[in-house]
Amino acid sequence: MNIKLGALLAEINSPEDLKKLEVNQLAQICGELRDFIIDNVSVYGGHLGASLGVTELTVALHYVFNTPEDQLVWDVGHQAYGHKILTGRKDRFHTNRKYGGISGFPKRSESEYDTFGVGHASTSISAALGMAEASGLLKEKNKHHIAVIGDGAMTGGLAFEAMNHAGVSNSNLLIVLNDNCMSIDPNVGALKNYLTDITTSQTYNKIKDEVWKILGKFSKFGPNTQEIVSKIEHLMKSLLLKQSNFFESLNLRYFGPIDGHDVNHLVDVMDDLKKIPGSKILHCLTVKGKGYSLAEKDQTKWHAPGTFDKVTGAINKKKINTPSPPKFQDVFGHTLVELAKMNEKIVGVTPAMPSGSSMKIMMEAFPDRSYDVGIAEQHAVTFSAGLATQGLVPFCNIYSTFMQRAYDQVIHDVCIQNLHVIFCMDRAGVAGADGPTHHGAYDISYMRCIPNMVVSAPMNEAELRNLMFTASEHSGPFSIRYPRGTGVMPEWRTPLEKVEVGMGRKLIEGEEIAILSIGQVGNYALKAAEELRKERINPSVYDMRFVKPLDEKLLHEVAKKYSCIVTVEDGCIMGGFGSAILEFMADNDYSVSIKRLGIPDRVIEHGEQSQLQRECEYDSEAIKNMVHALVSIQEGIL
Ligand SMILES: Cc1ncc(C[n+]2csc(CCOP(=O)(O)OP(=O)(O)O)c2C)c(N)n1
Repeated sequence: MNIKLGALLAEINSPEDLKKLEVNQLAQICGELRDFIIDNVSVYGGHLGASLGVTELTVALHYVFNTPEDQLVWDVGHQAYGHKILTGRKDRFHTNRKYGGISGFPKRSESEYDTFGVGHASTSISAALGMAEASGLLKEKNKHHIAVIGDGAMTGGLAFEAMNHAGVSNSNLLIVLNDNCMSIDPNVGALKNYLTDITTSQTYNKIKDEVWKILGKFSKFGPNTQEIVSKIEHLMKSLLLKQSNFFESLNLRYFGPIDGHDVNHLVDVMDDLKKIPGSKILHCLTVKGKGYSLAEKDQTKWHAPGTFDKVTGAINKKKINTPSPPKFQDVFGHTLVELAKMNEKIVGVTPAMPSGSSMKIMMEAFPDRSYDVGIAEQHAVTFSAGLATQGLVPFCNIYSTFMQRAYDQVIHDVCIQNLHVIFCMDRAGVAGADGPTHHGAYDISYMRCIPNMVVSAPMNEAELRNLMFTASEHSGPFSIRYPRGTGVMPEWRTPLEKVEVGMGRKLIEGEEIAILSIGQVGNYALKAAEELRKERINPSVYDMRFVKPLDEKLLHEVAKKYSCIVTVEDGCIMGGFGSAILEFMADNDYSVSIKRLGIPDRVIEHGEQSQLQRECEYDSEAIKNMVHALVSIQEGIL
C-alpha cells in the first residue's frame, strides 16, 4: 500500500533538507510526520504513542543540531520513528519491523544517524556520556551529545548511575527528559511524583520564566556566555533555596519544564542550550500519543496497538470462529490470582510490565500484594529476595530478555542464599518483530549454571499452571520460561496438579530416534512425529519439562534405547538444553549420537516468530528434516 506523504515531508531525505525549511514551516512538518507515522503504523503495525509524543522534539533536535556529527542517542528507541523517517528511511518505512526490513529500533548498522543500538531502557545517558568523553579525549571541539530519555526509562538504575557520573564530567552533554507521565502503563514511583511537583510548582515556574527571558536575550545579543550563564545560575540558586532541585543537586544544570509540543520554542531553547557547555538537562512535557486522540486517551492500549483502522480506531484482530487458546501471559496472570487466593504469602512483582506480563490481573485482584517497581529489573529481583527472607512467596515476572539486566541479583541475592523466589520469564525464545534486543534467547544457558536454581518450561497452558503451582510449594529459586503469544489449549483452566521437580514426560513411544524437547517447541516435535508416522518413521517424543534438575532416570532409559537423539529448544544452542543432554551423556559414557536444534550462535534479526524459527531451523519442518537426515545416515550404515 502506498502511503501518501505531505508536501514538505516528500522533499525531506535528510536533516539537511529539514534545515532548509523556515522556522514557520516546522509546525507543518510535524503534522505531516505525525500523519505519516499514524498511516504507516495503522497498516503495518509497530509502536505508536511514543513516536507521536516526540514529534516536535525530533524535528527540533534535527533542525538545531548538526546530526549525525552531533551524536543523538535515543533511549529504548521505540519512539524513534520520526527520527528514522527524517534521516533517509521514509521510503523503506513500510518495511519497519518486517522480516528483512528496517528495525523498529535505532541500529548502528542501519544508519549513521543511529548512533547507538537500543531496545532496552535506560541506556541513553551512559552511552551519550561515553561519546561525549570520547570527543574530549579525541579533541573534537564543538561536538554535541544528546540523550533523549523518557520519564519511564529514567526510573532505571542505569540512568541514575549515568547522571551521577555526568554531574562530575565536563563533557558537553544534553539530556532531554521526555516527560509524559507514562511508561507503557502509567509511570510509578517517587521520581514521577517529583517531576509532577516541579511541573506544577508556581514559584518554580515564575523564576523559570525569568530564566527563559534572559536566555531569549542571550540569543539576540551574542556570545557573552559566561555572564549569561552566571545570571541564570544565580536565578536558579535563588530558586533552589526555596525548592531543592534533584538534578541540580547532582550538578546537572536543569532547564524547564517546557512544552514539548511547541516546536518553535523548542528550537529557540535548544539553540540557546547549545551555547551552554557542560552537562545539562532539559525537561520537556509531552503527551504520549499526541495528535491521535484515541491514543492520547488510552495511552497503554496505543503504545503498540497492532494494525488498526485509523478513522474508527478499531484494532484489527484475527478472526477466529473456533475457541482459541489464550496467551501464555494471561494464563500466568489468572493462575497467579488462583494461587494467591490459596496461599496468602504469595505476592507479585513486575518491573514496569503490568500489561505486558498480565501481572495487572494480580494487581487488580490483590493491589496490596503486588508491586510495579518501575523499569528496574535489578531492584525487582533483590526486592523479591528481601520479601522471600520474610517468608513471603514472590512471583517475580520479568521478560527473559530483561532478566539479563538482573543476572547478578539472581545469583548473589537469590541463589547463593537459596531463597524461594519464583521467576516467571515471559517472551522466552525468539520474540518476533522487536528483534535481537528482545529475543529471550539466553535464559536456559544463564539460569542452568547457577546452583540451587530450578529451570523449567511448560509445553502448554496446563503445564504452565502446574509448574507455577509446583514452584509455589517448592523451597528455593525456581524459574519458569514461556514464550510470547498463545498456547494450544482453548480449555486451559485445568485442575492444578503438583509436578515432581525434575520429571519429564514421554509423549510418543517410538523407535530408533528420540526427540527430546523443552517447552512449547514440544508441540513442533509432536507435529513432526505425526507427519513422519505417515512415512512409517516413528521417532519417540519426550517433553523434558525441566532442564535442571534433568530427569536422569528417563535419560538413562533413552540413552540405552535409541541410537540417535534430537534435542529441540527455543533458546540458544550454546550452553542450553541440548548442551545439558550432551553433558549428561558424556558424563555417563554413553556414545549415542546427538543433534541439537535451537538458536544458533549469531544475532537473529527481527521478523515473525515463525519466520525466525524457520530461519534458525527448529520448527516442525526442521525437526522432520533432521529426522530424515538421521534415518538416511542409519540406512547408509545398515
Ligand atoms: C530494561 C527494559 N525493561 C523494560 C522494557 C519495556 N519497555 C519498553 S518501552 C517502556 C516504557 C518506556 O517509558 P518511557 O521511557 O517513559 O517512554 P515512553 O514510552 O513513555 O515514551 C518499557 C517499560 C525495556 N524496553 N527495557
